[in-house]
Amino acid sequence: MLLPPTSHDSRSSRRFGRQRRHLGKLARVAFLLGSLCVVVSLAFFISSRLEKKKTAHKQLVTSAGFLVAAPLLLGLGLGLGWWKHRFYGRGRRSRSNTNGSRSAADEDGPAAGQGRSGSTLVMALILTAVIAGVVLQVQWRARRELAGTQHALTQTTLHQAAAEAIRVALQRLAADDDITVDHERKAWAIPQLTTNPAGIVVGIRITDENRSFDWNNLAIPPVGPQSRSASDIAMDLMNLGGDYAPLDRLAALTDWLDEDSRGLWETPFYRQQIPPYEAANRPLYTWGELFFVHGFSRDFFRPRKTDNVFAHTASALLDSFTVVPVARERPVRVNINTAGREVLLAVLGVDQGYAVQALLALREGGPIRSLRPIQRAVDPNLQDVVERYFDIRSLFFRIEAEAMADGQSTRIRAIARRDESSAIEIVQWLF
Ligand SMILES: [Ca+2]
Repeated sequence: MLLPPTSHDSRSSRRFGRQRRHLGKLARVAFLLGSLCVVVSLAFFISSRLEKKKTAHKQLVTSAGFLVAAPLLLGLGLGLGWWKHRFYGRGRRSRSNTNGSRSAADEDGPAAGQGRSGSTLVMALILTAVIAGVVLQVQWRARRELAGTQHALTQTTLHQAAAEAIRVALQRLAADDDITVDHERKAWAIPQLTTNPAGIVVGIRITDENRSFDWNNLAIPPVGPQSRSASDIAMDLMNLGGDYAPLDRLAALTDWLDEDSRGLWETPFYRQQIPPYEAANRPLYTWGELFFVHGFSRDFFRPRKTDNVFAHTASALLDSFTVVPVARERPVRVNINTAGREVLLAVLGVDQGYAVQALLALREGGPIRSLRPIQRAVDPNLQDVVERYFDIRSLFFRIEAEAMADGQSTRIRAIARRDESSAIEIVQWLF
């Protein structure tokens, strides 16, 4: 016999319904947040694959964080759904049966339908995320390729601007109206910074290579009993630069440069290195080649911060020496108008300090136009050294051009030779 529903049953039924709806809402929110976590995690993962290494790690960590949160939230949603279906669904079904207003099949039907629609929603969101991720990746890859193309285009433009600047620098050198004397007060010696019509900033600098002593002079044997050899000069210059034990280094470099294969540091020595290589037996082409020679390395020339006076730094040698990449029968001379005190002192010998001091004092008054003042100042036995190693003009110049635009830059360097007739040729390009 069925009894009519009371007011108490009606309130209880409404409360039951509210709790059931809230549970359902919570389950849907958890599902939604879990699905969003999948989407965000996927987006960060794709982004990490496209970014630079520094930022990629952070994005991978963020992606992993969302990936951990996703199953937790999805699990919570499933749990709440199960809770709702297990207790509230059955409770209502039993009440409904009691009240006789609805059948069990009526309640199971919508509950199962909502479960299926929830799963479909999750699948749809994940699918959307995958599609969005793929679209995003394609778009970012296209942007990256475009950026790469623009970068290459800018680099080409900068390269052309820098090469043009080198050409202008060569003209400036050729336009020198007095090539019998070179000094650092000449127009070509002043660095220039210009902006071309395309908005590219170009810096250019010409440096006299004859201000330094050429490592390649070591390949030339001494010519007489009283002459200072290139090796003597290099040894003094290395001492002055802070290298107090240069003997092995200099012997190894001489072996590297001379044509013969007689010596401790020839090809048999370098074949024992890992990887093995051979002695060049010719002039150095670049500074970089020097680091293959026994005793030389980048660390050797790197400035060191220490209070220990014996832990010398040879970084000053970078200014005192140069590499002129040409074969020669006589030394590449040092220009007394541009050379530093150490170079002048090393060429003449460290006991000729007074002569170098006189030369520097004379130079302050203007460029020295003859070797005679220094010939008068030095020991008579060193006359041949003055003639052999000193000059008042320069033959070799290092030209550096740097073009800058859009946050990018390109640098080109060249070594040029200018002869007595003002004819200029590039002897080496350095990119
Ligand atoms: Ca050799």
